Amino acid sequence: MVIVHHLNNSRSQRVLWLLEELGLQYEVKPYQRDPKTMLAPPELRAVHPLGKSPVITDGDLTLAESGAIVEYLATRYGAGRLMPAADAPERWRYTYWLHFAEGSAMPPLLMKLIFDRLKKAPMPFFARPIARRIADQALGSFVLPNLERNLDYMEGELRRSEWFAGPQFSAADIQMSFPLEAARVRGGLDEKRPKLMAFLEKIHARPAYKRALERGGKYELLR
Ligand SMILES: N[C@@H](CCC(=O)N[C@@H](CS)C(=O)NCC(=O)O)C(=O)O
Repeated sequence: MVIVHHLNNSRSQRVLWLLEELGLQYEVKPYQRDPKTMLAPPELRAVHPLGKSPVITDGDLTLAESGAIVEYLATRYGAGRLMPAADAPERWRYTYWLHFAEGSAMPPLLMKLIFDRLKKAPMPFFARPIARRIADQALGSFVLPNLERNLDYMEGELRRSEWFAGPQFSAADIQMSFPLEAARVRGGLDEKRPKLMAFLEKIHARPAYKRALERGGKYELLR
């Protein structure tokens, strides 16, 4: 049986969702973030040396990295569902979005989170203007332009086809859900990008998405 080492309010929510879409039996082992640092508890390092979530175990296999997990589960248990066939023209688009989510969409969203927090972090009063200046400089020169460019690009791609890999819903859409949900709460995604907003609405209405929320518990992305 697949065991999902699930950290609250985290990327592992999409692994639960994928398992629900596949209709597989699975076990959820819950872990709670430290409420101050938001880091994962040290017990997760006993499962995988990096101590991040998601991690799954399936028999002798321990696998981390959500993209690898999504690829593994869809390939091993999908029986052709949720991914285009190996010779279909959509197959490389599928692979592209599977990697894009963590490789290109998440980095500026993570930087935004860190620089926004840096501005509010407790520090001696004389350091605050310097910290703010550094954060604003990084946000203005690099982070925000990259966020905007990514959002414009993704919006344009969803004008080409209903889902990221083409006309069919796929595991790449599940992988893309997390950066888009994060962009909605902290990355400037709003009604100005109607295709991306519609994407979020459609995925949130899926019965498997709702069932995964019931299994995973409260899901609120960090801002
Ligand atoms: N690229 C990795 C990122 C893993 C990751 O950073 N997970 C976060 C949860 S969203 C985490 O475990 N954070 C807690 C920590 O770093 O201690 C993946 O997609 O699995």
